Amino acid sequence: MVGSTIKLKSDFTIAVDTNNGQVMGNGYIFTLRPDTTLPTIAITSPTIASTYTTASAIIGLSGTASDNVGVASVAWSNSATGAGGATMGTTAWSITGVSLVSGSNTITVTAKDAANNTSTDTITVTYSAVGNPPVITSALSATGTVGTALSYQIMAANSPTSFNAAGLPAGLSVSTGGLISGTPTTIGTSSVTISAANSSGTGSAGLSLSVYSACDVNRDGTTNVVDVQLQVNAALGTAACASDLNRDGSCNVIDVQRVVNVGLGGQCLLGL
Ligand SMILES: [Ca+2]
Ligand SMILES: [Ca+2]
Ligand SMILES: [Ca+2]
Repeated sequence: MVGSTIKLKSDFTIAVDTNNGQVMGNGYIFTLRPDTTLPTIAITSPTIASTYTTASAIIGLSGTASDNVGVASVAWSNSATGAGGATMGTTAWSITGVSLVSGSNTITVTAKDAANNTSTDTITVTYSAVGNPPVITSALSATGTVGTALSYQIMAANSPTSFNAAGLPAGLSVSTGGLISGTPTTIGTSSVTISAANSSGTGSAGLSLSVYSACDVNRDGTTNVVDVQLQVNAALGTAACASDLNRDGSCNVIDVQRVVNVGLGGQCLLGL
């Protein structure tokens, strides 16, 4: 009967047998062919692909549906949250405000026709919140001495995966693990940009790195009589030995002589 037209006379009465769906009229029995054709449905936005990754905790979907007779309803559900409901529209449907959980969310949309035939389409949406770039947490000043090995570990919050340092003074280098090391060779203060990176970005900070002469015992930037006095005190044992210049294991008259020489305009000699 589908596709056919039957004209009924005025005295023709029909009744539907609700048990079997047959239509009876004036001794005739008509068997209606049930609609066995499934509807179709497709998610078209945010993508026609079966997977999608987003940094947003809420997503909207839209798509199309069709049926040989008519789409009766379109519903959606998110298996990860249990949420679901009817879409707005049917043949052109949409959903807004679908909440996502971190990780995988399988969202199913189901089109149904009047004969309760259904078809589904699914999309697996992976929600991954954007993380934070590293934040430098290590001290932003450091000191060193010419001729003496120095090490400084760059540290940062938010799980850094690599480090770098720009503007290091001569004699120092940085590893990808963030260890600045080496033996400084020149006096002065350097403005070093230290940085740490992860997949979300890079965090950086300025490190003030001051390198002093080994003969500048009090580290005030010049070597003068004050340093001589401090070196004498160390040789006399009345102060801690901070600068064993000739590296013979003790502060003694040799170290005093070297500081005196610098005070007189000479070089700060190191080692035996
Ligand atoms: Ca159908
Ligand atoms: Ca000094
Ligand atoms: Ca010494």
